[in-house]
Amino acid sequence: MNTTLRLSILFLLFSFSISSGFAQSVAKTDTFKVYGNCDMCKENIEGSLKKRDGVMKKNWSPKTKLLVVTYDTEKINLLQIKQKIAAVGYDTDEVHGDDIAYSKLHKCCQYDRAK
Ligand SMILES: [Cu+2]
Repeated sequence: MNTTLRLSILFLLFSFSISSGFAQSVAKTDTFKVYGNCDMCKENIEGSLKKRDGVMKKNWSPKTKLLVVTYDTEKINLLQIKQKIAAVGYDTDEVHGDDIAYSKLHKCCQYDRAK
């Protein structure tokens, strides 16, 4: 095997490992508590998380108050997700919901806040 051939094989292997690195799945699923009451809250909470921001799946249960979220870790992280929810007025286990947004929520949605 001559040097040129050997180098091109090395190069091919190298570029292949780079591209497969990019193709690697970066989806992560987390579950955490979001305070809220009803189906309208569900729409508000889930509506604050957009596909374009890297959120692939979201499901908040009014019963358990738990949000299960699947997201692209290269586009968004868990804290940023909680901040988006807080911005529309909902408390999470880690981030306090925006007070003005909370005061504008429908009366039935003004859940008992975590102190
Ligand atoms: Cu509600």
